[in-house]
Amino acid sequence: MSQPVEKLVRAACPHDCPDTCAMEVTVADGRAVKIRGADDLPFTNGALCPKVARYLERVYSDQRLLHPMKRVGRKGEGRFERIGWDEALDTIAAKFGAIAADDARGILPYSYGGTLGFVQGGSMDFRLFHRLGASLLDRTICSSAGVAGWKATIGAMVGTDPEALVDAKLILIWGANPVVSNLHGWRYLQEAKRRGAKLVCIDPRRTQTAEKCAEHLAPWPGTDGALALAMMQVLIEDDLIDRDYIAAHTLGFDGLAERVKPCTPEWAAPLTGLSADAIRCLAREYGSVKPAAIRLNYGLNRCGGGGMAIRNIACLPALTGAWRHPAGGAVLSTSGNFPVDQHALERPDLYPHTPGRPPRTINMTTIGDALLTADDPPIRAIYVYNSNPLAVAPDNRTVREGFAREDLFCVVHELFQTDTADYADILLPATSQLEHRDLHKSYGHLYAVDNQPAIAPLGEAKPNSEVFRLLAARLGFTDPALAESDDEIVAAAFTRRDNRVYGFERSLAGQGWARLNLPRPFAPFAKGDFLTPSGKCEFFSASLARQGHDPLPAWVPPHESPVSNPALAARYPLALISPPARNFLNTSFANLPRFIGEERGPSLEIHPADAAARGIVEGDRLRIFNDRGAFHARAVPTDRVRPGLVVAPSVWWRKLSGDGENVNAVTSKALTDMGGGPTFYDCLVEVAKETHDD
Ligand SMILES: Nc1nc2c(c(=O)[nH]1)N[C@H]1C(S)=C(S)[C@@H](COP(=O)(O)OP(=O)(O)OC[C@H]3O[C@@H](n4cnc5c(=O)[nH]c(N)nc54)[C@H](O)[C@@H]3O)O[C@H]1N2
Ligand SMILES: Nc1nc2c(c(=O)[nH]1)N[C@H]1C(S)=C(S)[C@@H](COP(=O)(O)OP(=O)(O)OC[C@H]3O[C@@H](n4cnc5c(=O)[nH]c(N)nc54)[C@H](O)[C@@H]3O)O[C@H]1N2
Ligand SMILES: [Mo]
Repeated sequence: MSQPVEKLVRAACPHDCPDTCAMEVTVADGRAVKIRGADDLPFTNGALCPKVARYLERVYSDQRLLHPMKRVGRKGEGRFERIGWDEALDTIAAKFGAIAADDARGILPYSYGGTLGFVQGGSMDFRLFHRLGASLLDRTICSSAGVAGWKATIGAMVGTDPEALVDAKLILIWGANPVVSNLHGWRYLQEAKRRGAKLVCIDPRRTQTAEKCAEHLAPWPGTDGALALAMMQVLIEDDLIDRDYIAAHTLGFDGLAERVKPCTPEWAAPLTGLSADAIRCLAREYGSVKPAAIRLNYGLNRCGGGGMAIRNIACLPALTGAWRHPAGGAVLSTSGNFPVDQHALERPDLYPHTPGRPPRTINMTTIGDALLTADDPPIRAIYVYNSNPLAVAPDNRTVREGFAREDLFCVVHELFQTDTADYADILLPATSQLEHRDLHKSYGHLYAVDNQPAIAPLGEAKPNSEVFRLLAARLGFTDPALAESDDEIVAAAFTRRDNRVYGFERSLAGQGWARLNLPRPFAPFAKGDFLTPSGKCEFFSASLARQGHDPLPAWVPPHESPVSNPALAARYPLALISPPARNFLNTSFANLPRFIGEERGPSLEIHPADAAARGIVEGDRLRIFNDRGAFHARAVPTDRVRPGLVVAPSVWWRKLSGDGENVNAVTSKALTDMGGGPTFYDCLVEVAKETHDD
């Protein structure tokens, strides 16, 4: 017998995570037999997270969709019959063609973070829907509030190099849980700790990250903006600020100083639930220890004031001059360092400009409302890929009603039969990352990572890009941009003339990854050069003023809290947050037996005092409810949460949750102050022990 022929293929983890790992896939006789983190990319460092280390279970899961299907049952029932690709594509093209003949804005693409690759999530899809003249989608569901607040202050999604954090002496881990959602970034924070840094975690819940920090501050959800204002008040009053840096590189200091004068720690204490002493100590420590860094993540941008909270925090390192040191400053995302050629990838110029029909944009967060109420024109067709809105969008009763519309033509392109797939008229099988070509930037480090196909598509699965090319041809579009190959898309992704990608292509082709050609050490704002219109860190933002926002840092309270809405809090006294479960990635992996087993069913952390007051003990089945809806979970009494806070690790598939509901039955569709983002963690509920089946 001959030995199987083995080959090693370089790949990239496609998931929506800051770490964007480089992977090595071992393929024997056409089958992927092993997957591991690449040793040579420093950030990946030879290791994968517990989910992606088991990626082959996802690729070869017996739940994979392997051929196109059409609906035979009612919407949402999930009954389908196998059809061929020709029938599937002809049906879609005929529908889209008919709608476009009338008004193409009746067609809506819907996608988010299934893969973050340029090829499968940010090119051919945009080109086709642009060419059609379809409605545009505002992709708000994760980070748009934080991005808006950060950009208004700093100018672009650029900050401290996460690898440089090893040399910081104080690190505030703020609204982030790196042990769970940025595992490779956590390694650098631990290294800083070994070298003597103090780690402080600011999170309403005592997470696995908080446990490993020297200090944990637990503010109420949605109150970080007040905490940051009070820190600024102390820094200015105690003269812990860098006056030279402020004079040279910031805009609007006098207005800021005036604004924060009344925002003392005593003012912030009742809002945040922290003691004035703790706030004052934190500010003094932040102002004295150098270099001091802030590792933000998007956990704190999911509340009513999420944009302003990020903006207030982004002001801190300019006040103290912490940006002077490569290990100082702050980082929310590194994605703005990559010179992505958005125009070449997405080709907005293909959009046909028809008089009287301006492009229309739909906010993905409120997709239910859009499906139910948009007119001029109504949404007649939706094409979902890289996303699972029936499970991940807030207030999902309306989302379900919208997708249940009999007159809505719904296409879902998926690897699995998700909650959303159950509503499809045509359900298409998608390839996994091992079966297609792609290229990735990162939002948590400075490396681009290449992905070569390792194995042939399973069954009749096709990559997103391929399906959009086939549809373009069927719709009669002859633009060369709609026929480009995946390799051509990869070649167009970065602006070649930009010297940040100098030597890039050779490196990508050779080792499968490349670091941006940025100086080492990289201290982006040591000498100012902010990416704002003024080139300064904008304490005062004229662009925010023009959009009708407060131009200065301000306190924007959550929509739902005892302070903002006492009447609501009287009926629903518990604040609920639903951050990622360790073994899931949003709803990805949440259908695979291993990971469901690890998480042991939907659970709710509740303080023992709140549990006792409701007669709840460990393991009880709980009903969690408010005016929007209800879901069920197992009681986990724990002092990881303070009295008044409950935590539902997420995001579970609705149909795998026992009662057909998940946490988004109770979350709100109210939007953030900036960026039109969701407010998942701004949600009041009540909890009751389930007495019998209801
Ligand atoms: N294992 C795993 N990793 C993931 C994901 C996943 O689902 N699972 N999701 C990926 C995605 S899409 C994203 S966007 C990121 C998300 O990762 P992060 O941006 O880190 O966001 P979360 O984990 O939602 O929240 C981080 C922490 O913020 C806390 N938090 C909640 N509300 C507040 C608040 O108001 N103030 C403060 N200070 N803290 C608050 C939560 O308790 C949580 O511990 O992670 C990515 N990585
Ligand atoms: N309550 C609550 N809700 C939340 C959050 C929360 O913390 N709490 N987090 C929010 C956040 S941060 C985010 S980013 C969103 C995430 O929401 P989504 O971006 O919708 O993320 P997933 O649930 O992982 O769904 C992605 C889907 O894409 C599919 N997919 C993967 N690769 C491909 C591909 O190549 N082609 C196609 N066609 N499909 C593919 C996967 O199988 C998966 O079903 O959820 C949000 N919802
Ligand atoms: Mo996200």
